[in-house]
Parts: sequence; structure tokens; C-alpha cells
Amino acid sequence: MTKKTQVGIIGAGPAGLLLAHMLHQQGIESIILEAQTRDAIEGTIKAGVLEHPTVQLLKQLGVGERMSRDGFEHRGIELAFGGKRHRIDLHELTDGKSIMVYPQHEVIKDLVAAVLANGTTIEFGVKDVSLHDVYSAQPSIRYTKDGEARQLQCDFIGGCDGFHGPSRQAIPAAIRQEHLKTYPCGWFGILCEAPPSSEELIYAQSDRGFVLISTRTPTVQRLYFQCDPNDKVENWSDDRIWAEFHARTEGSDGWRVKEGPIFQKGIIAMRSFVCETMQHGRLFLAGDAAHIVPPTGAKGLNLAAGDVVLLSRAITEFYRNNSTDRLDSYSSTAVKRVWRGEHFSWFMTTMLHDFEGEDTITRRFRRAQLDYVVSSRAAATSLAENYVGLPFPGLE
Ligand code: RFL
Ligand code: PHB
Repeated sequence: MTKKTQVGIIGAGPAGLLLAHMLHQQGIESIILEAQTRDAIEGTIKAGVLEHPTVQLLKQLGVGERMSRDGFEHRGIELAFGGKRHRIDLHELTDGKSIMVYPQHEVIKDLVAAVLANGTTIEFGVKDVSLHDVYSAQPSIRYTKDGEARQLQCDFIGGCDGFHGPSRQAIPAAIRQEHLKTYPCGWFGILCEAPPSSEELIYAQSDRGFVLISTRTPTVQRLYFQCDPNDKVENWSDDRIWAEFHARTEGSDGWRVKEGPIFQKGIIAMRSFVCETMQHGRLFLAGDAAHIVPPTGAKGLNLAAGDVVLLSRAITEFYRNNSTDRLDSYSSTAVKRVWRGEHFSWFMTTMLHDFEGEDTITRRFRRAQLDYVVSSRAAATSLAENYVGLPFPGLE
């Protein structure tokens, strides 16, 4: 079976769904191909922090209603080190901006509902996706669904299939400009039923390693601690996990992480990765398909949103004015914002994590940087403006 559409989108993550939604609002038709089921994508626990431009975008697109109602605006974060907590007043330092704690899978639910309501097809559970003729005016995507071979012909392909998807691999390795850094640590993440330990997120540095105290709702908390990336979830009983959180976070002020039943555990890898070649012919990569950040800066989903803003505008301009100017400059424009987010994520990661085998001078540099960030308004402002998110390119 062969279908036709204007834009064939691979992946129904934040990037693919946002792209389909934004294109539809400009009268451009797309079809999304997604490997997983709707239940699976709507249930996978990932990001928690939406930066200011992403929140504005979701509201402007008419998909911010539940987020505005059920999400939690945070106007500051805390950095904890040396037994003390220090507040970074995001709101005051950025002329009134803030971040929103609203889980990625809830964003996905809102976008899936909006995309389906506007008549866009999402084919869930597709297999064997491959890209063809991306360097021609009529690229196509082949895949199987329920055992049947299918083909989608389109004018453009949106490669929004995450880090492990096939889109990036469709760009010949010889012309792909890629950069990768793997960190010698991972994050052990838990979800637990407990009241919030803190009103704001706490990024804590300690000699035993990093801890992040985040939240989801007044009764569900999201906490992480730095771990060996090759460690196994089975090695960590609930008691051992709580002991580690306490050992890494307790200082002189009597503050303590609040415990509760743990109902989800997982280990995630920490990487910085950029494929600077975000376009190849009629194939355009967006989101994790093109770049990955360590989660310390809370940037991944937000960078994906920035890519899609540019890409949807470039495709719209093509259909409206028959101009390829924005399509031609997509890669070079998008990658600038990506590098900013990549650098910030690396900066937060190296400032807050201790790595085994480090020399003592690196540890002292880290402490000097932390002391500077919490004592200099200029340094705190720089952290704050990156954390709440720099404007989407071209939308300043
Ligand atoms: P996704 O979300 O990976 O979606 C890709 C989609 O493509 C599908 N797919 C395929 N479909 C068809 N055929 C194939 N062969 C396919 N291969 C893959 C997948 O099933 C999937 O549905 O990429 P996208 O859209 O680019 O979105 C990126 C974000 O998901 C990611 O950057 C964030 O989750 C990163 N992240 C955070 N970002 C933030 O902005 N703020 C945060 O607070 C934040 N916290 C986090 C995070 C990521 C985390 N993990 C789990 C890595 C916290 C964590 C723990
Ligand atoms: C989360 O709540 O999952 C979260 C928050 C902040 C981060 C990363 C993840 O930097």
C-alpha cells in the first residue's frame, strides 16, 4: 500500500508531534509513523522541566491548557554544596521568567490528542522503517504495519525518531559531522510516593556524587543520584537508595529528603552528542535524532522544540513562497542554539558531578565555580537565563 502526504514524520515524540501540529496550523499535511503503541509513548517517564520559551510555545499552539492547570511554575532552583543550600532566583534574574514542572508524557498526551483531533494520522506500531530517495524531490519512507509492507511518499521527511532511530543513519556517514562525549557516570532515577522534599528543585553536589531533587505532583516525587553507568537497578534496594540520598544531601540546616514507597527505578546514560548535519536533501533531523544532552541542564525536550519552530517555519515558507532559503539554512541556524544548550548542559554537569580518578585541582575548580555562581549576580544571571531558556531562534 502506498500513501502520499506533504511531510512524512518519523517518530511521535515531542519533536514529531509538535512538528505535525505546527504544520497543520499552517495548512500543511503530514503523517506520523511511530514504532511504539500510543499507551507506551503516553506512559514513558522522561523530562520534567519545560523552559519558558517552550511553555509560551505550547500555550500559543493551543496545547497548554492542561499544562497551565496541572503544571507547577517554579521561580527558582537551589544549588547545594558544602553542607549549605543556595537559591538562584530565576524569576528576579531574568525579568520575570520561570520554568514549568510538567511531565513529558503529559505533554505527549496533550499533543497526541491535538494532532489526532486535527485529522493528522499517526500510524502506531510500525516496523522496519527505512528512508529512500532523500536526495530527490520525492523521498519516501518504507515500513511494515501489521505484517504488511507499506510506503509513504512525501515532499519532505521529518526525522524525529530520537537518538536510536533510522533517520540520522540515512545521512551517509562520510558527510555526517558528529561530535560525541560520554560521561563516566549515569543517573539513577526514582519515582516515589511522598510529599515534596523542597518547594524548588535542588541540584546537590557532594563528595559521594550528585543528587537532583525534583518533583512531579504534591504526592509523587522524582529524584536522581549520580551512579556508575554500568550499575544495575537490582543492586539498589529501597533502603540503600534512601541511605545514599541522605548521605549526599544532609547538611548543617537539618533539611532531610522525605522518603516514601518507590514505584519506579531506572538508570540513564549521560552523553553530549551533536550531529551538525541536520539536513540531507529532503530529510531534516529534529530533536534527539540530531543531538543529546546530559539531563543536568533540563534541555533535551526544549532543544527539540527549538528545532521544530525553525523547521516548521522553513517548510511553511517553501509551500507559501516557493522559497528554500530557510530550508537551506535550517541546519546552520538550528545547530547554533543546539550548541548553546549543549554547552550549558556540559557546564551544569561538570560543575555538579564528581568523577572518579579526577585530580584535586579539578575538584577545587568545581568548588570555585560553585562559590562564584552563588555569590556573583553576573554569574547567577548567566546560569538563570540559560536555565529558563534562551529565545527560540528568529522569535526574539
Ligand atoms: P524522543 O522523545 O526519543 O521520540 C522519538 C520517537 O521516535 C520513535 N522511534 C521510531 N518510530 C518509528 N520507527 C523507528 N524506527 C523509530 N525509532 C524511534 C520513538 O519510539 C519515539 O516515540 O525524541 P524527541 O521527540 O526528539 O524528544 C526528545 C526528548 O524526549 C528528550 O530530549 C528529553 O526527554 C530529555 N530530557 C529532558 N529534557 C528537557 O527538556 N527537560 C528535562 O527536564 C529533561 N529531563 C530528559 C530528562 C530525558 C531523560 N531520559 C530518560 C533520557 C530526564 C530524563 C531521565
Ligand atoms: C526531572 O524532573 O525529571 C528533571 C528535572 C531537572 C533536570 C532533569 C530532570 O535537570
